[in-house]
Amino acid sequence: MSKELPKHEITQVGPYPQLDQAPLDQAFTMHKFFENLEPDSFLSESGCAVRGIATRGELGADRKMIEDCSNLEIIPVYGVGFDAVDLDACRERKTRVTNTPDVLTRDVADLGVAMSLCQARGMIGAKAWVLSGDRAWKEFYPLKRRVHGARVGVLGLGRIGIEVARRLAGFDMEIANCDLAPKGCAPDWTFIADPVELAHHVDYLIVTLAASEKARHIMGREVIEAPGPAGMVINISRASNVDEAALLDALESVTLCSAALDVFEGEPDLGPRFLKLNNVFLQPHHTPGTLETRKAMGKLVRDNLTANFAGQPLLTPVL
Ligand code: 8YV
Repeated sequence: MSKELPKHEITQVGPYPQLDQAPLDQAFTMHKFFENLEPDSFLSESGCAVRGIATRGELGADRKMIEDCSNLEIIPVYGVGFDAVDLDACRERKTRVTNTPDVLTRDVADLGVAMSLCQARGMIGAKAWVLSGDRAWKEFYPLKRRVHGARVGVLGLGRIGIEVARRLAGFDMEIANCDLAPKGCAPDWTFIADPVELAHHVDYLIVTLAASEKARHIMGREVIEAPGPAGMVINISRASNVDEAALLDALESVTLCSAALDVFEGEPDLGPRFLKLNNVFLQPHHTPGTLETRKAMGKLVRDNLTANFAGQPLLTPVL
């Protein structure tokens, strides 16, 4: 009878949907860091057996976690963004990093567009209006601004930004874009190098830029207020791209009409100022949250782990 090989040990930073968790549990010994009440002692006890840290885009892995795992080889990120992984610590220790690009691009764009339309046309309030009974038929629901023909600025013209812009162009919106450097891939869309100027030029501003030190608070007070009292900000990237205090000020004073956010500072904890606002539409950081895409993301995480342990090239390397 053939003897089963011991499974590789992986620390798991946060939960996955069951369809991704089950095959991971089958192939590897998963140490659920997030279920542990004493994370520090947990890592110092299990650290030296751990060869991989499986994490998510927004959770990442910090220097301490990386250094506590003395035999760490790889950090597969379930997500396209790897800004929360300490890449310097990984470089120093020759730890490899992978992510899950491409498979999620179009789902993220779909939801970003859906959030924009939903908030623009007041669909959440309209449901409450219908549920309120008689009133719905005695008065008109408050009128909203048109989507088609409006001007939209896409801040960040990477893979996701391009898909967002393509979809919004299909809604007959006028597209302008801005990025840290001009992208040669958008001949039909107006490039505006300065985010403040872009924001003055548009009614809707949708943020799709990858997070980085350079992009931190690129949506500062001036950019946030520029679309004006009929304007909207949509963020499907990372909270760090937006100065959240300035955004909340603008929403409270209605110097900006509304916002739709999939990401916010300190998530999943929600700052108390959000609770008093009825002009912000919140989502739980789930733009790639479809069965098909989560399955493809989970497969990439497993395939990268397997390739690493088999000494084969990684499928989607970051480092
Ligand atoms: C993912 C993300 O849902 O892809 C990313 O970078 O942040 C998210 O959209 C997340 O990584 C899974 O938790």
